[in-house]
Amino acid sequence: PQKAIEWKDAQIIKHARSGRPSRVPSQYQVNEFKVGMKLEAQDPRNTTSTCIATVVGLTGSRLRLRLDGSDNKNDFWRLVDSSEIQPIGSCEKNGGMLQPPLGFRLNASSWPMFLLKTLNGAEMAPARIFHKQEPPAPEQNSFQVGMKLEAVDRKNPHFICPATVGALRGVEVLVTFDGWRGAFDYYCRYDSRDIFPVGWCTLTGDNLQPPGTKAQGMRCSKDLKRKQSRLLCRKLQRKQGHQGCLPQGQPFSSVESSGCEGGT
Ligand code: MLZ
Repeated sequence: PQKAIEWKDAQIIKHARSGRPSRVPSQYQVNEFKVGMKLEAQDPRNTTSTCIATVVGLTGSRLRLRLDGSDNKNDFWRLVDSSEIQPIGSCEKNGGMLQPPLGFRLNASSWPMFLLKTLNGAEMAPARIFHKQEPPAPEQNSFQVGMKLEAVDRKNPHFICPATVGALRGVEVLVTFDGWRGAFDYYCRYDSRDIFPVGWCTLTGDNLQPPGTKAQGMRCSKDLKRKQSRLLCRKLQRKQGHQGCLPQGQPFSSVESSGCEGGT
């Protein structure tokens, strides 16, 4: 059975890459959207509004979306099977009305005409490329501290980065980004759609960012240099019987003299 599973996984990866989506199970998140297609999306800044969005980019199984009538500073990313996107016409079908995005560039009264114009002749994403539903959430939080994962950097949501579970808090997981010393960490629910198993990016064709370079417990290379220079300084002091710090003109060009001050 072990062999069969490996073969199946290999096939799925192959299909996902070879662009033969019809043969790939839906849970593998085939992305058949194209740049320029229009769809309906929840306004991320005003989630009760359904707006028109245009696909402005594709990355793996995610769509980079821009709300029509808004600026280019508020793009957002959604998984192809997100429940927050739907084909054009869905809102009206359900008795709703399409809303202008928060920060609509024009006068609110021009919204109906804007809507008409934006949809006229537009390429609408066909209903068949939307996924029927999001995958079911696991029943409970089974994460453990130290587990590795791939996660969306919420401060730079176009990035998916290598991360480690740093702590658990009930149904929440602390996502810590490898090599960034906490600057981008966040808590999210264990069933958040911003976190993925290791291998996710390879499977979907998204770009996994390299880990940061900030080592745990070590501030930065400048601090490291200072520490080295302090140690060197102490060694010299011992040797020279406390003749001060590094004498002027010594060949220690890589050592910052400031690191010796105080000698602690
Ligand atoms: N330009 C930014 C990107 C950091 C991304 C970190 N992701 C965990 C920086 O260098 O600060």
